[in-house]
Amino acid sequence: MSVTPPVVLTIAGFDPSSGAGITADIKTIAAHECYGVSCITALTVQSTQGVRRIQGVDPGVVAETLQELASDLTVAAVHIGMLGNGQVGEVVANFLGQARLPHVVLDPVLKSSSGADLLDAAGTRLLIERLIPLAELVTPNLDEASALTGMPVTNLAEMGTAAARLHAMGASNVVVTGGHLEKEKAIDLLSFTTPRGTEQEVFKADRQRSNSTHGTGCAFSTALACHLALGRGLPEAVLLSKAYVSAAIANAHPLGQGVGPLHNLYRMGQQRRTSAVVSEAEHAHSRS
Ligand code: PXL
Repeated sequence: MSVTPPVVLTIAGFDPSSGAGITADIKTIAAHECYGVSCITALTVQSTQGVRRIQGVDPGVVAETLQELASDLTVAAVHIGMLGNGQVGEVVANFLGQARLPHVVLDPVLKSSSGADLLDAAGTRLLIERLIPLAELVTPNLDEASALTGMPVTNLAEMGTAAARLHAMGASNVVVTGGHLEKEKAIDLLSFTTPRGTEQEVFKADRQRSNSTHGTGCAFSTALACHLALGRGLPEAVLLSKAYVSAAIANAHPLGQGVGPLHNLYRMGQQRRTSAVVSEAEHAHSRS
């Protein structure tokens, strides 16, 4: 019999088009050969064409769901995505503070790519005051890094400064994702704590011209949680998660009339990988 997979818990919103949110996260977790369990924080009405409506889940249901899962399963890593509002955020913070689960990856989701608010003002305060200090890794994009730190984040130097501010705000490790920063390259900056102090490492991948990018942030942060669950270190987890997202974009099918989903399960149609065989799209990725 094969080895029992690590359990990865995703706490996130529901996107019925499965580009982002819980259902996409479960696909990403399966693609990394982990076992996904989930807690829905909010329902959204949306398609590839944008978010129309948000309905938060009863915070009591969120609290009970998290307790139920944590009392039954050994969770190897946690991914936090859309929280919706401050009440749900508070329940999640209380749970994490008490359960002390390993490898908490916090994607500080504030807005959808179409511009809809996915977290209210109380939720944003809670993110800053309670969740950032509880997480092992925080993964803001440029806009989120700017909103959380109150400074402009429009180039690599500012990404570094924003990461330093996030450390000062209690974040142990930070990846600022700069997918939109340069025309040709998708640049991410990892700022991590080592026994020697804080180190920063820049990751670059060729930027793809694609309309299938809905859920990129969810896929990246969930893949990171999986790699940490599998025992990998942060720089390797970032490298592999970036390669996974690039390949999931490269292998996406045109779906819907708006911004289409990634192909989170692209590996399913491919030959089983061995450590020596890396798919071409993943190979195209370079580290600097
Ligand atoms: O990509 C951010 C995001 C996260 N979670 C849910 C979403 C979105 C964007 O639309 O719907 C549920």
